[in-house]
Amino acid sequence: MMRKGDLAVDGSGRGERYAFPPRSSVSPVSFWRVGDQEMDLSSPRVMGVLNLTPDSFSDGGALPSVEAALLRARKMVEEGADILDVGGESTRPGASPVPSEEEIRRILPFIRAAGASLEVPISVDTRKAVVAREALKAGARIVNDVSGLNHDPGMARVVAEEGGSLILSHMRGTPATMRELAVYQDVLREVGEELGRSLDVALGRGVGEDRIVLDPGIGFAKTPAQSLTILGALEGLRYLGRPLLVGVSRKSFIGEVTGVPPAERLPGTLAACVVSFLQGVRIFRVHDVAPLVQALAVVRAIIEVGE
Ligand code: HH2
Repeated sequence: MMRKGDLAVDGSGRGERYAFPPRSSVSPVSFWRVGDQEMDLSSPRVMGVLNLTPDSFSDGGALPSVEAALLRARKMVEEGADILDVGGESTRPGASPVPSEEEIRRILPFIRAAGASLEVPISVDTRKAVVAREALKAGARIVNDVSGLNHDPGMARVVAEEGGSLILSHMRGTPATMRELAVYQDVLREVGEELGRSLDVALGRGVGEDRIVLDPGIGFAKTPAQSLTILGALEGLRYLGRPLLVGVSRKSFIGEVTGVPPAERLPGTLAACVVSFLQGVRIFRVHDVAPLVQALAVVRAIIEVGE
């Protein structure tokens, strides 16, 4: 019989299909090493999205200059962002690759300016080692590799050498091919196994374990139904022993449920973040910082008053 706290990992709500390690072996990880700081994860952390791309799926072209990006970044920090995630290449399904020189040209001036003037760590959303190295040298502290180290074999070494922290997402293939690769017998188990392999590669190449965060990669090589299954069973990934991050903001699974376009998906984004928080996720990558900060504050207040 299921008890409170047991894992309903198949997302059906009908009970356990496979035995993950028991709750006692779930990692008690309470911080993430970023730069020379320990980011306390006893509270949830919000990562604001800054896409310096012309073609991102929900906000492409919104930040055409360094000044516009800095203004947006400052507003996000005022609203409570703990990290800013800067990207110069869209990874939406079907997106065309961007040459590394162009990616660097899009993000580096912002990273230099933001690193000098903002008090929160900058993360660089890239799959390329050469871009990661330039970004880390320019002041970024975190590399957010949505390919989970599968795109560029040099990535982990660069992160280790430059003392960066690392977000590893689950993905298969490339943005151009990932839709066809969304075929799983058992999506949560396979995502867990493949993320575990990415983690092993990172550790084997010298990235400190306390610098690594894992992300199931919502929407990356997953159908909307598979994304929903994972979001209903996130506790089943905690056995990997690292803090979890999710990026659900405005994604297509919300459109699939509600029929609304990306610009109208904030309520669905907040719902998915809250459900994830209640399952132990501690870092949330979102476009809309203030609404999530408020939602999480209310959830935490409700939990604390009941304790
Ligand atoms: N999703 C996107 C980009 N980067 N990084 C992590 N760690 N997790 C995610 O789920 C994730 C991510 C896609 O969203 P967005 O940046 O809004 O769009 P685009 O890839 O079109 O720029």
